Amino acid sequence: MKRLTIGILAHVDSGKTTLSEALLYTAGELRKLGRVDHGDAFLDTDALERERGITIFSKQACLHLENTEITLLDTPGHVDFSAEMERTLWVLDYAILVISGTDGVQRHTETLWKLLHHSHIPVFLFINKMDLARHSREELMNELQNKLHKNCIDFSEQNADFFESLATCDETLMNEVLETDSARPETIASAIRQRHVFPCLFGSALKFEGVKEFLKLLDDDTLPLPACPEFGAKVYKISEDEQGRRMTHLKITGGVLHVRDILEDTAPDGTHWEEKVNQIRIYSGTKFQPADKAFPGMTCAVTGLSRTYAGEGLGTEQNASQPILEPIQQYSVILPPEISVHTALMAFRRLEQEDPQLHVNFSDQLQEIHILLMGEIQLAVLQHILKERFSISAEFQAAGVVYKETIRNTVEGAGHYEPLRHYAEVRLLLKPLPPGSGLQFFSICREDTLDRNWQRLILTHLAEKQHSGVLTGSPITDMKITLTDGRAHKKHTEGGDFRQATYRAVRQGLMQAESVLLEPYYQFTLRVPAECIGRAVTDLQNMGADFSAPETHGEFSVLKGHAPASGMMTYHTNVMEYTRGRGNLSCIPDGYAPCVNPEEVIERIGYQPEADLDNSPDSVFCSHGAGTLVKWNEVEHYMHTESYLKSRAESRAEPIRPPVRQAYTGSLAQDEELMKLFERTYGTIQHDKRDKSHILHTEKQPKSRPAPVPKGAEYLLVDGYNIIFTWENLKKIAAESLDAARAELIQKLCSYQGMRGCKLIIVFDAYKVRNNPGSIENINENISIVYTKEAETADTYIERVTHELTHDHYVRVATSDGMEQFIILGNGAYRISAEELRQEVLKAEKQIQSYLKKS
Ligand SMILES: Nc1nc2c(ncn2[C@@H]2O[C@H](COP(=O)(O)OP(=O)(O)OP(=O)(O)O)[C@@H](O)[C@H]2O)c(=O)[nH]1
Ligand SMILES: [Mg+2]
Repeated sequence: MKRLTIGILAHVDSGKTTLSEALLYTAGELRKLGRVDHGDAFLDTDALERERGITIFSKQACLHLENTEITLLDTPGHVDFSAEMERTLWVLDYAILVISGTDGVQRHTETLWKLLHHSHIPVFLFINKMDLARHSREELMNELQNKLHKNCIDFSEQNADFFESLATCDETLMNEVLETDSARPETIASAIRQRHVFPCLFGSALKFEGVKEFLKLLDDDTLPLPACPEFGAKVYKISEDEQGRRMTHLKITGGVLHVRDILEDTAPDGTHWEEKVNQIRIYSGTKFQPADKAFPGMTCAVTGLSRTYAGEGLGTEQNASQPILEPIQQYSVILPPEISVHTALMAFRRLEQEDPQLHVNFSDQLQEIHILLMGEIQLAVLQHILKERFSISAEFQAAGVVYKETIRNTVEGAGHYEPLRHYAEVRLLLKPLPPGSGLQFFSICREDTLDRNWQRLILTHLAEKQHSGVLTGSPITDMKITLTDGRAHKKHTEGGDFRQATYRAVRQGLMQAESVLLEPYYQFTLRVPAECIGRAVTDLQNMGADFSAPETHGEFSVLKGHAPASGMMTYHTNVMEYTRGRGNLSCIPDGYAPCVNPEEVIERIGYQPEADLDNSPDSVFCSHGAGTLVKWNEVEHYMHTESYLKSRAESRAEPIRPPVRQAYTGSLAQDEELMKLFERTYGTIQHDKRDKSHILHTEKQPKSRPAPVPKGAEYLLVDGYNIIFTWENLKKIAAESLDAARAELIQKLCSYQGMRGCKLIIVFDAYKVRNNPGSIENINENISIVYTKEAETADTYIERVTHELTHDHYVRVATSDGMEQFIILGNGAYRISAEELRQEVLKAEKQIQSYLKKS
């Protein structure tokens, strides 16, 4: 019996809850059928949900099929509750994406698709409301293939055409279809699991059409997940039961969880906790079955834990990474006089454990609570919850959008913390990343100068806090922060010293950088009566919006584009006014981009970076036995370690340029392949005004990047599997035996190394192998074969190593993988494509042949 957790996702009102109901009823789990529209659906159980007819909280139900035990998670579709939806993604084995046959692929559907891609979740598509659909199946299939993925395949009829289209999706399927004109269910299931095929079925959840077939598809074409023997679980939700007992909803990923097991973890404030599991409940709708144990693949609710939070990893599981969809509107809480700020703060802190995206912030100065929200509906729901659960009638006042900051140039930050009997020193390199990258942390510090455990601690300190920028004190983003050096003292370094040094180093770096203020943007569609178009265009221009020429739809004009959220948020009311209620504005969050009026915002916020004592850029040094504060701009003179940038600049004084042929000296825009990749990942650049700033910095970056100094030996790093799957002859061998292909590649590269005389490192991914510590096989002093350890891909390994090697060596990396090329360039190494490597290897083989002939 397979145990799987499957989530249902879609744009609001597509019929997720109705489909869940139909699946449960068809599988025999429900005796009585409820309906969203009658306020008695099995999964829309909350009073607010029934009242509004929408799903607000994710909920679970159990389905027992012939071969599969499914925990179904129904999620909210409204953008205001996307944080709730995004949290469930973390625990899904598969997703069902519901498409409304009447509307087709909507903007939010595309966002969901990107999130599923990002989380590597295999997807089944149910095209619902076909009883009302205006489009034919062919039209809808075309739309899915164009807007989502070309491998969306109609699974309604399994005929010759079907197998032919399957064959184009995956190599194993292709071989099987070529040989047998058909494909085995296992092969299809495996292609679905790998996200090579996305099965689509049509139907109507309300009319029970296509529902039975869909259930069968889920039962037959899914695969169980491998589980680790040790206990691991992911907390995706915190809620309260009817008696107000706190419940931790988790998905077991390894081992077995028993009632009365003791669980432990470290809380965000750094304290350790151990608590006993009181009850394990398997929920289905509002009802639950108590259980003694829970197994991998199962999702259950546990009572007895008071300190867990959504996004926490227990046992062998790591915490979840930062969510992608974020609230952008800030509110201050206005409390009635009888409620003290501290009572309210306790309530908000509890709600924050349930929804960490609330980002509850207490301003000591103003004695005010600030929170972040997605929109008006979430606000109304929060108000209701405060009243019901905490008897607090609060009002909320919009306090503007959430700004962020990034930097435009690479800088080095230095931090030192040495009051009497304390010691820690940290050096960080802060480098800008493309928009939407978030913060990334690495270490290239040598372990003989700073022990690995201290390094790990510094990386934890980098990740544990929302670091504030120096323009407005807003959170920083889109930067790569690398630990380059640090020092500890054998006797005096204590827990907490590195936290001080790290925070100070970040701020000291930011003080030197050219900072950029970012603001949230919306993608909007504005529909107004044709006579109002002049007014609309003027307003949008004033807001700093970027839009295409108006389209005419009958007596209406439609404008589409991007605009700063700050202006758009309140623009709805203006539209209603000047169109006399006939206009319509719809907005979807669209990430962050440089602020249109930074000076104005910076002045309004009036942030004084050096007066922000909680985020000081200064350092503490020991002078005559006492700790003395040293201003950030003088810290460098006192530091005990060498500056990374300075030592690189000095070694650059003796320029030995690498051969021009391989050097990457052009701009990003000149490299067509890279440009395409960049655009695929981060969106089109040229046509988009807002993004100009990042063209500037990405174009500048490779140019101003210091050339590597090839003092030491030349290195060639090869991404093994990447080459195997790009070189035709190896690919053929790999189809028979991967071991044989690997051996062949190693043999070829060894002869090549003999001719070329470089140092050679061949890297193979072995990161999916559980508990694998990784290994390095040294064939001789010049050739190493690396198998990456668990959770480390070949490209992370290559990135780490190139970073270290480029100090002293001329490094080339052979790969055809897009993302990796981008990272490698950033590190100052040179890339060669799989084809270039093949040519070089062929040339070396020819040379060897001619030597052999001569001798
Ligand atoms: N005609 C028709 N109506 C449907 C079908 N499926 C759902 N509906 C209707 O569509 C509306 C929304 O259905 P829900 O199941 O609440 O949609 P949802 O995706 O769960 O919505 P949220 O959870 O709020 O995002 C309801 O009025 C349903 O009765 C269908 O197959 N055909
Ligand atoms: Mg719903």
